[in-house]
Amino acid sequence: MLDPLLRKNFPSDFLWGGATSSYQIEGAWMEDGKGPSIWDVFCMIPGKVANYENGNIACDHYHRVKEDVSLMKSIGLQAYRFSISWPRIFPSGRGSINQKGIDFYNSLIDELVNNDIIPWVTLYHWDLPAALEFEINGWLGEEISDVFAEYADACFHHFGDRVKNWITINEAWVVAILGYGHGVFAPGKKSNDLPYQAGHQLLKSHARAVDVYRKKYQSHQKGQIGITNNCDWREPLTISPEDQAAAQRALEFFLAWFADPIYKGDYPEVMRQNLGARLPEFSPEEKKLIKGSSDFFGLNHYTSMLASNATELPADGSVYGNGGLSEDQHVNLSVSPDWNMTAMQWAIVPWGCKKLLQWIADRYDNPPIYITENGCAFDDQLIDGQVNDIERILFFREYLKEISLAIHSGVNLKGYFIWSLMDNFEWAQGYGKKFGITYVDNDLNRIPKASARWYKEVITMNNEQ
Ligand code: GBH
Repeated sequence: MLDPLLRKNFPSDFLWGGATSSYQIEGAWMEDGKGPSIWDVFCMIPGKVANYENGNIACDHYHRVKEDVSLMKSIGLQAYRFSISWPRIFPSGRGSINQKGIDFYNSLIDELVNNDIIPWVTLYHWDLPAALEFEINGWLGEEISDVFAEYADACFHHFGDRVKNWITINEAWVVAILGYGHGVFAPGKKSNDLPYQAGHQLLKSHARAVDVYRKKYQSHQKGQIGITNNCDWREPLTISPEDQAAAQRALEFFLAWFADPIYKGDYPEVMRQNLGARLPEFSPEEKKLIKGSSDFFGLNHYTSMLASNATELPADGSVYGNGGLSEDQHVNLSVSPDWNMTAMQWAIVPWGCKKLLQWIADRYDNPPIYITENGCAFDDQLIDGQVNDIERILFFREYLKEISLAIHSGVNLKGYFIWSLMDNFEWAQGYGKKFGITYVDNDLNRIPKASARWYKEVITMNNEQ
């Protein structure tokens, strides 16, 4: 079953991991002093989440730390990426610390370290304390970067003796576009302008947290810190110069929006041209703080689309599809009829991953990259106690093949995290969409799928000396 290409085909120090996030797996939404997050509230609004589902119990990971770490161990994970629930640490977003929240993450981190699994910690994976949404307008408020820096400081202080890999923010694009543009994720705002304002505060907040880490902690804790951005690949629909430029523009509006300020010091020129005053500006001090504020390039990648030049805006003012506010980009997006789809209706295009990695290496001077998420949802069936998820194995096999080719051609890719360790709360889609390599049944039993056994084999084969 194991493809020879995946045998000893990765550098010997390549890091193999699995990922989750707090709201998607923890549950215990009102326990031990935790405050409500914007996702707790969002889920209560009828129509926002499939079947009115929510993360109140989720996978009940909060009460199953030992079981879940031994699951990771049995799969052979070298690293585990999880996120901290901000309202567990600061129930009102700021002010006094909730010791029970600290205790919970201490027990998780200790359990990981005792099992030789390297913790990779994301500070923000979308569960903003609801208090901050009410009081300071969430990611639109000027105060948010101060408050985020304080929260980050508390995390470095309490966990940094054992946590050496930090990710400030997960997918600023999703927060900005889905939370403030399309309004399908919390806090559910629909606007053409707010995404750029939220994106601006997200970048400033990221940079402030990194500044705290570098000034107060990095020299003695000796860890690394960065941000994780998501990007789907954009392939030109035709070889015409117009479509090639459209694909490039789409990538700049998607990934360079957040990566250019960090690697080059400001937003991409094309965004400034197309958006004018709708795109906020950084002060010279802010530019200085943001430039160079990532020790590594965190990338979440799932799918690809075709891009073509859009000459006319749709008469009804609607957007073309994923890709953010496409009308700002003058890009049309589509998928090829030849591409297979996952249960999310995301196209399976392994070579898109390789092209994206190469694009990042070229544009940002070959930075160390970690793929902090890659994965797929399928309609898995539990039959006789087993889940034989062949499609997921094929997905990972093809993506990893392309990833290994990228490494061989010089891309500085240092690690890979599967999304996800286990089936979980898939945001607006609820529990119906399953991304796990572990099946979670109605009684919350964990059942490793065939893909978990396959992944274990990949990890083992590539680490044999
Ligand atoms: C990640 O985001 C999240 O970090 C994670 O929490 C989540 O569970 C996981 O993905 C799975 O959804 O509709 O064809 O135009 C994923 C970011 C952005 C990737 C939008 C796919 C849409 C493709 N996604 N993109 S399409």
